[in-house]
Amino acid sequence: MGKIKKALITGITGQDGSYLSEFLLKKKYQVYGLVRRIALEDETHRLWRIKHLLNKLKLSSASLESYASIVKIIQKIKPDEIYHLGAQSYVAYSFEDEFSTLNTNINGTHYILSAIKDFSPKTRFYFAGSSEMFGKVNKNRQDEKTRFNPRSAYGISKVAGFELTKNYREAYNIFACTGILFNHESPRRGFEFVTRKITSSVAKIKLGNQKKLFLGNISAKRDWGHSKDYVKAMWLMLQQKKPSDFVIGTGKMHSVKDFAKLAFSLVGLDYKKYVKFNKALLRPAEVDTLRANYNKAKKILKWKPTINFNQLVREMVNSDLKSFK
Ligand code: NAP
Ligand code: F7E
Repeated sequence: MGKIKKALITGITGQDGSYLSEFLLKKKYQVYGLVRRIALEDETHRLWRIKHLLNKLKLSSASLESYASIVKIIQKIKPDEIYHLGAQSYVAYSFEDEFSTLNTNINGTHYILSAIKDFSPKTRFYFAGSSEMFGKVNKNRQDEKTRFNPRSAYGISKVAGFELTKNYREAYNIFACTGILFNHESPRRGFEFVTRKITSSVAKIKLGNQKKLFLGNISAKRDWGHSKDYVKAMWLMLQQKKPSDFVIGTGKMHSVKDFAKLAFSLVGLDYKKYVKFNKALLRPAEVDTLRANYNKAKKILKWKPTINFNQLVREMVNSDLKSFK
């Protein structure tokens, strides 16, 4: 039997962290997670996405804002792979507090890379990049060569993380990759993101517990895939001979309006009767459209999405109906 591989996941309590944990456990990895101290004190609320896995995971508390706390864990575990998913990930919030978004997202990434370089240089590193790095686009589809033009502190923090990852790869020979992932959702998506806001509202409206759904820019278009598909792509990137960056998406684009229309129609309701506009939900700088060209991932990683838009919306609506009943 081969050596048991060790993976460390930051952001293990989040949507992707939970699916990635399941995926790696199935592959017989020993999975370690870095969580905030407060999460260990409030398991019911803060560890809900991984509560079914807790007896299989090894969690340590650390802060992405503290180099010392990260070094200790990396030095001790010397993981084969690190998946750095921990981040302030809500774009709208990054307009309210650019400082914490930039601090957590840029410094957190820098600290981990630096700790790998000095204490565990054989560790392979995955950085959670984002289509928000492309921002305002002037190309129909975005690939690895598309120019970055971020529109938020969040997007800027991810461009900085991308550049740090590239520099540690080039300057220090670290096996470091960025996955430039387009929007991906699931029944475990946070309630503040538009897809989950819609599906949870659809369920509550259907059950008579909510009357209206207030949204901002429903003309915005995104390339929406399923988190379960995307965590596989993260793992594939770290199994290659050479480190590289990859765009991951579905190549299909829908508007927020399309999403709402379908979600309401699945429970027999007409979205026009319930969706209302709230100006306060508009962003100071919007990203209007995003659509992936994932040909490189298809060719090199042999990756492609397996869950389409309709299946995704249906799974989210059904799951919310079940849980709100
Ligand atoms: P998520 O559900 O919001 O999870 C974010 C994770 O980061 C949580 O575990 C959270 O911990 C942790 N975190 C946040 N601030 C932290 C801090 N200051 N210190 C330590 N941990 C902190 O995000 P996700 O959807 O799984 O996304 C995973 C990663 O991919 C993120 O980096 C995100 O920016 C990036 N990304 C996501 C998408 C997408 O569409 N989902 C697309 C592209 C890139 P708590 O539970 O303690 O808050
Ligand atoms: O917004 C519009 C909003 O917050 C999508 C993160 O995972 O994906 C995510 O970022 C669109 C935007 O996701 C509401 O203006 C309209 O155009 O669901 P979202 P996001 O900003 O695309 C990227 C790839 C990431 O990396 C991020 O971490 O929907 N929209 N009305 C609304 N958005 C929200 N949240 N709420 C509304 O009421």
